Order: sequence, then C-alpha cells, then structure tokens
Amino acid sequence: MTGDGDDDTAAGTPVERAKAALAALGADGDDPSQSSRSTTPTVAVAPGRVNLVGGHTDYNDGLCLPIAVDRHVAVAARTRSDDLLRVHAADFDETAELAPEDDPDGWAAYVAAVARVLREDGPVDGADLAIASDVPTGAGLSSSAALELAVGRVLLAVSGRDLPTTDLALACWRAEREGVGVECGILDQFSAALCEADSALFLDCRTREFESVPLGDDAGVLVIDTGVSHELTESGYNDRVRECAAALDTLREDTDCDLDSLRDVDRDLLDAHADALDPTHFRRVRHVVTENERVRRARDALAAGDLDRVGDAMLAAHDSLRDDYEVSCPELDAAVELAAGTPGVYGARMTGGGFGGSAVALVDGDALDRAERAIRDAAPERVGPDADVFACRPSGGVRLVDVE
Ligand code: GAF
Repeated sequence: MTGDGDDDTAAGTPVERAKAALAALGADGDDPSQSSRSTTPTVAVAPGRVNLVGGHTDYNDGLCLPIAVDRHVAVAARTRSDDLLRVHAADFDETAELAPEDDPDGWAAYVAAVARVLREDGPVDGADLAIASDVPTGAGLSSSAALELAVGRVLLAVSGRDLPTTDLALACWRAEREGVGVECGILDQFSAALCEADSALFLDCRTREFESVPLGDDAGVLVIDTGVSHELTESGYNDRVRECAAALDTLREDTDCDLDSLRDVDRDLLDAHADALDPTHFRRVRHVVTENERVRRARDALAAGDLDRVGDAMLAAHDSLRDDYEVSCPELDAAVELAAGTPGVYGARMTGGGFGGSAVALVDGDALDRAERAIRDAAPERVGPDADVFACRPSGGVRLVDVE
C-alpha cells in the first residue's frame, strides 16, 4: 500500500522514507551540543485531496465536496536542545536550517510559515524534521496543504501541545495566506485535516461546519494528472479572487443589499443586476452561484447513492469552470472528455486551482480497473505525454502515526 499512515510499514512509503531520512539527518548532525534529545521519532501524515464539486467557491464563503486521497506527506520529527528547525526534504534531498525569525523561499516557506503561526499561541520547540511524500507536487492535489498539516501536527506533538483539528487547519490556512502569499480559501487545509476514510466532506466555508458523506461501496475514484504543472502563486488564482471581490463590490452598490460575500448572491439577484457587472465579472459570479447549487445537488445525490447525478454535477461543474470561470486548460478539458467517454465513468471535472494539474473522475467500482487502463492507454495521446492516471481510495485526515 502507498503511504497510508496507520498501517504503513513497507519500506519506501512516505512514513518509512521520512523515518529513514530523519535517522540519516541525525548521523550527519555536526554540532554535538545541539544534537537531538530523543531517538524515537514522532511521525505525522496528512493526505492530498481531490474535490468532487465546489471549485473556487471556498474563498467566496461557499460550499465544497472534497475527498482526501490515500497519498500522503509524512513528517518525522524529534526535538532538539536549541530553537532551530532543521528540516530535510527527502524527495528533493535538500536540508534547511530555520531560526524562528527566518523567512525562506520554496518548500521551506511552508514549514517556516506553519511554525510562525503556531508560535503565536504557544511555544514551538526546536526540532529535526524529515519530510517524504507520495502526493505529486504541482498536480492540483494540494500537496502544500498536506505538508502544512503534517508539519503542524508534528510540531505541536514534539512541543507537548495539541489543538482541535479545525484550529490546526485554520492555523495552516493562515500560514499559506500570510506566509506563502496565496489568497486561498479553507478547502485544502480543511480537507487534509478533516476528511474521513471512504467519505466525501461536505464543507460550508462560511460557517465552517462540515459533515462526512459516505461514498458507498459502488464508487471508485480516478485521478488524471495532466502533467501540466500548476502553481497557485504564479497562476491566475489570485486574479480570480480579486475579480470576485470586485464583482461583490459592484453588486453591493447596485443592490444596496447587505452582501457579505458572493454566497449571498442567488440567480435571481444576479440576473436582476446583470447590467451593472462587466461581462467577465458576471460570468465569474454565475460560476460561483451555480457551483454552490451543484454542491448541494451532489451532496444530496451522494447521500442517496445516486452516483449518476453526482457525475452530472461534476460534468456541469467542469463546463462552468472552463467557460465561466476560465481556470481550465486544453489538457484538463481533454482529460475530462476522455474520462467522460470511458465506460463506467459517472462524471469528471478539473480539481484544484486549475491552469494545469489534475482531473478527478467518479467511476463505477466494478469498472474501475478497466476504466483506469483505458484512460491510461489513451492519455499520452489525448491528454499529454506526461499524463499519469491512478486510482485512489478516500482517506482520513491528518494524524499521528504509531512508530516503534
Ligand atoms: C486551490 C486553493 F488553494 C483552494 O483554496 C481552492 O480555492 C481551490 O484552489 C479551488 O477550488 O486549491
């Protein structure tokens, strides 16, 4: 099995690689006075995610329906006698030494940002950390939120602290926004924190209430990674956030209504004030309004075991993300078209921020192997030379892992 935290014992899994990398880091420690106090590591894992429906709704106080995938970031840790974080990224074979005031770039920025936010409410002890992952990076599967959650959970544990999981998710969300500069919503951090095995998470990003909706034995999930790297800091993601804010301002003025966010806009209100919005902003808002409706429909359909209707909502969501929100790309469109035309597939859509990354497909469990093979065979030609296809099981959120 790959990277499943609870019973993940095979060599080469993220947990095993993180533990081995931590042991190697200890052997290389060059200052004996600063060497680690304990030898048994503390290990946390957090999953990547796909979002069945609810794209770009989270920062508009909207609704989402993600599942966590059974691919994880694992972080192994042990305390140090100073206040440094010495962090080894096994997948890049790079080590960073972070003092509390440091503000690094790249992958270390996520670690430093999480530590900085956690220090606001209590001490974070110095620690050696080793990170290993099987969540592909740049694939729109939220490897960064998985890293943040695993780092946060392990830093709290080595510091003798704990936080309710929703508070840890919010701390990691703030780390991503303030430390890394992505104006994201809570979807990724809440997914990596709160998803449950075999279930989707119905998440209300306004109230931050959530509910697990079992996926049922008949459903399988496929990820189609287009191989086109997506990077939130460099894509049009923050532009979309600003377009929504500008559209909200216009609607507030034109309606004279007390609109807190685009969540307060429905189709009637949008249609009545369409002339006030420029055409691009109108389409952005229309996506948000209709996407919230699709999440509700998909949640109800999933709860009723009606996977056809969930699939329909996914396909409609993709059309809307492509045409109204304009965050898809030709490779994502091709991946969705390929999946949608494959026997056994209920529906598919792009997942994550867009402009590259992955599509997710909901598949009849009995047809999963066949569908995976068919899509994998056709993907190099139809989607792109670097496309990858894999099945995943809905997984649980961040957790500490027992290690001997
Ligand atoms: C990215 C962001 F980080 C999320 O907050 C969310 O907006 C998503 O894109 C789109 O639904 O993953």
